[in-house]
Amino acid sequence: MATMEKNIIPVREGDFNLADYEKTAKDFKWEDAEREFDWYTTGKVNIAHEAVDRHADSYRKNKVALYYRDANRSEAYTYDQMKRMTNKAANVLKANSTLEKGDRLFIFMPRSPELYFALLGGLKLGTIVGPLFEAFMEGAVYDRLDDSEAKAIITTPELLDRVPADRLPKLEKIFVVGENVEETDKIVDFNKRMKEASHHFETVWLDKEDGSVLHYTSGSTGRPKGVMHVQYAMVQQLQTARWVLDLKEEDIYWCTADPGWVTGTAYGIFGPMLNGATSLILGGRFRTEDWYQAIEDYGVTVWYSAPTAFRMLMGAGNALINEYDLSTLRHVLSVGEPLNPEVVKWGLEVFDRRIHDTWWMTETGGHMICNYGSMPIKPGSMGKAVPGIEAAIVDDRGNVLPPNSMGNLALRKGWPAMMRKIWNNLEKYDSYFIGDWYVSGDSAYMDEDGYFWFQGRVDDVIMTSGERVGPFEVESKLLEHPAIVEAGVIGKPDPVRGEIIKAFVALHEGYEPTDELKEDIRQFVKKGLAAHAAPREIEFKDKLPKTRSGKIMRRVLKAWELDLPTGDLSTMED
Ligand code: 6R9
Repeated sequence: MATMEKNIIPVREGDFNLADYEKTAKDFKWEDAEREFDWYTTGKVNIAHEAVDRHADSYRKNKVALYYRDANRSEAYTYDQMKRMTNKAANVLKANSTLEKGDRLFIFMPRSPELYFALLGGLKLGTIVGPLFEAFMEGAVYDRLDDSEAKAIITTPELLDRVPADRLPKLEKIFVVGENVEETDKIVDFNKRMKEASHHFETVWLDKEDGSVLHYTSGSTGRPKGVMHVQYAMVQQLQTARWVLDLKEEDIYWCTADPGWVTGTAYGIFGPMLNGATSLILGGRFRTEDWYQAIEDYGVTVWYSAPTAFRMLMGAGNALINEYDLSTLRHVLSVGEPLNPEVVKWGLEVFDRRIHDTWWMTETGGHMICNYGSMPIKPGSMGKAVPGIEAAIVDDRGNVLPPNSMGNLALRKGWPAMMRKIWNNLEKYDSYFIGDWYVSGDSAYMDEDGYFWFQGRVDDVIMTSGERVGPFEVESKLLEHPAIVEAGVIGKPDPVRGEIIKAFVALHEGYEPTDELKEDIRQFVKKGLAAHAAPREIEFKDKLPKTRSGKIMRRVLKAWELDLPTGDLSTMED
């Protein structure tokens, strides 16, 4: 397989405090990160206490924890105010239901300050919170609440119709965040009760291994699975937010992810708040102008987003960027899908910043393989295992493979943020492990410097005429073609070659979907990557199927191609 461009982008002076990093990372053990938490001395565990109250009761009392902005609202909450609002939310939940420690509480609403009060309030009450994307339709909501036997849900009047309460006998209460909500046996007016509630609350103390967040995620087959995280994940979230996000006291941090996705909780809430940082939350839909304006208005310094978003910004053109002052940006990161070298190049050009790729999964609960400020970046590589994490490429029997061999990306089990169970599905949980290795389902290789190179989901890897081709490398090359804005590549069964490579591409405005263009694209990949990696078939599409977190859904492309059922589409964007 042809290799990626390996133009190394060196560490930039001022990007990162290398000395600090090396001091803490040397001989690092996760237990070292425990000392900062109150529970280290009190023995009383609750992640929401550590994220909010610990700072509210310190010199950070009047520091802004959260800026919130959407088309109608623009607000700021200090750590002290967050403490009061989350206490009120915990009181509202407690007074109006039988919710208690370990019960499942779902949160199904667009981003707003209330979402964050409710989520953290639910944690203070000891419940396990399950955040859901607002885009979910009734079937997707039903599956998740039914599987986890949820006792309560928090939603908005607009989404209420999608909560099939009559089919969910365990669902006791629906808290509705709106104006003048009509209350019934089941329905509680959240805002009204918030106004009346006391801002004092006795936090429910838990065990380190008690549940915190339940994220449902879709596999390639079957129903969505409930990945359960525990309180102890905070140890990794605190430490990686410091190393990887490079958070410092004076930073303004913006994570663009919705809490319905693990990035939106682990690094949209916990990572920054456990560090007492200031976060920006932008509600509403993506608009290029709004995003750049937010960076300028709030002086964002650390920005965590995803390749799809970066590509959308790229697509909007560079001229626009000159209209905004983005000079505060200091550290930029990406997660969720392969970060194409093309995007890294763009970041250097337009922001004069390196974009740091990070690899992890819902199941891992925290960063695993990353580029941090103190290391040279190889564009196209996800980076190296973070301190405290042992990553390797293993074969299907769990044998570690030498550098530059393609295989299963695996992690030695036992890191703090690792999922502790799949709800109701022990068998599924067990299937992730081969001996001591957690096997991710991604294929990759590691080079001689310890950098990991993503190749695809294991089931996406293409075998064509005996050559293994990672769809990501082909997609990356396709994206370098001036006509292409999005690309998805699959293996299509072929009697002669086993599989052939088929590419689905969306074009930039102004390009015509002609046969000449197809041939030009084919030649482009052939010359730029390898002859056997050039797609034999190319199909033009207006846009490609993607998840809400921006992943191209190759299995949907494949299902279309082969006329098969598409399976669970609940995580698909619009
Ligand atoms: C955090 C998150 C996990 C899957 C993972 C992989 C893909 C994530 C990536 C990446 C290439 C990266 N993925 N980060 N692929 N480069 N930097 O995304 O969790 O939604 O569970 O997805 O996403 O395939 O296995 P989740």
